[in-house]
Amino acid sequence: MKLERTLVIIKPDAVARGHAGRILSRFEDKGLRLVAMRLADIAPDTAERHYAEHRAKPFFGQLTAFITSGPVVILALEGVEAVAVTRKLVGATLGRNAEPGSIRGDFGMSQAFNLVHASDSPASAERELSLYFQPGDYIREADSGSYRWNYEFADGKPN
Ligand code: FUP
Repeated sequence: MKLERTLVIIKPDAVARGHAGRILSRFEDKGLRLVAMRLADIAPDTAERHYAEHRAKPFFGQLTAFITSGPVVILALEGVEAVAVTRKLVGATLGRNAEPGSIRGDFGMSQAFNLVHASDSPASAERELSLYFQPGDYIREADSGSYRWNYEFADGKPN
């Protein structure tokens, strides 16, 4: 197993509703490690690059308008299979269908105002992280001791 990094954005609805801290806690509670974080407004051109795969969809304009409508919290999270683990914690896209216990299942009803973005694959994570973070934005590489009680280590590798 190897450590992976993923991008999470706590969206303007969640920040405006005062849920940023509790949402951040969900990831920390699970054992994902915060390796970069910023409170920011997303620039329109960054939003368009971020959501480039949806450019042709009818909701593209609303999607980019929403994500740029107010401050967001941008996170880089690290862990074994961090991309998949994070997606599971976030839950289904449509809040009212999302499983109770997931972030979207517990905090929202909407499709568009769905509180959190999380990268959907390791390749997307790499691309999206580079939109928001430079190498110098990340914390120094931690020694594996910081994960001592999150994983069992065999041959120095987390599992
Ligand atoms: P997810 O990966 O769960 O964030 O969702 P998608 O990649 O399918 O969609 C990207 C964003 O577009 C989601 F946050 C929700 C939004 N969306 C709409 O606003 N309307 C739609 O019809 C579909 C998606």
